[in-house]
Amino acid sequence: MLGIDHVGIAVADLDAAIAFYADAFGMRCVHQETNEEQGVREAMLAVGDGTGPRLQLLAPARPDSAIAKFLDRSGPGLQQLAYTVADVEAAADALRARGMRLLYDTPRRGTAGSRINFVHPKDAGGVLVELVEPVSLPDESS
Ligand code: MC0
Repeated sequence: MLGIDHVGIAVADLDAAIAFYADAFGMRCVHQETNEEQGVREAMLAVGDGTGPRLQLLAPARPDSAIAKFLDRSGPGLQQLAYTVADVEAAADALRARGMRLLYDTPRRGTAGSRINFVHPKDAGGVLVELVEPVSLPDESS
């Protein structure tokens, strides 16, 4: 684990949530995309000077998506905690070796072309843990 990449919050309405976080907390939306495979519309918000972990707003893009199911069951709120890793396959293998269930056999596409996998929340203290291998690591992009 290299650090916290982002914290993900499930919301019903992405545009309304972006406006709320801007008005209430002064957060700036720095990236938006739709991830068809995950069934989400997402926005990344910079916190403070934008050098630290981001806040990710996740809205359902279709009714059978993981976010739609989460909203139905739990309502809006914290959905995931994502860690930056250098190598998502190596990190997943290490966690599997410690007995945790990874949701995917091979990494999938995450925000901005990152490679991602998840640890099942029942194996991680009730928290959906995401592993994120960015396209370029923060110290390589400056
Ligand atoms: C479900 N549970 C959670 C949870 N989701 N606990 C904590 N945090 C969550 N987010 C709990 C339920 O309350 C239930 O507990 C138990 O897990 C149900 O487990 P299940 O039946 O195996 O699973 P489902 O059908 O509820 O699905 C949960 C699961 C799913 C995590 C497997 O949401 C999933 O595949 N997530 C990974 C993909 C994802 O989240 N995509 C959206 C973000 P009880 O005690 O009632 O049994 S996309 C994203 O994040 C990308 C764009 C990115 O950042 O790059």
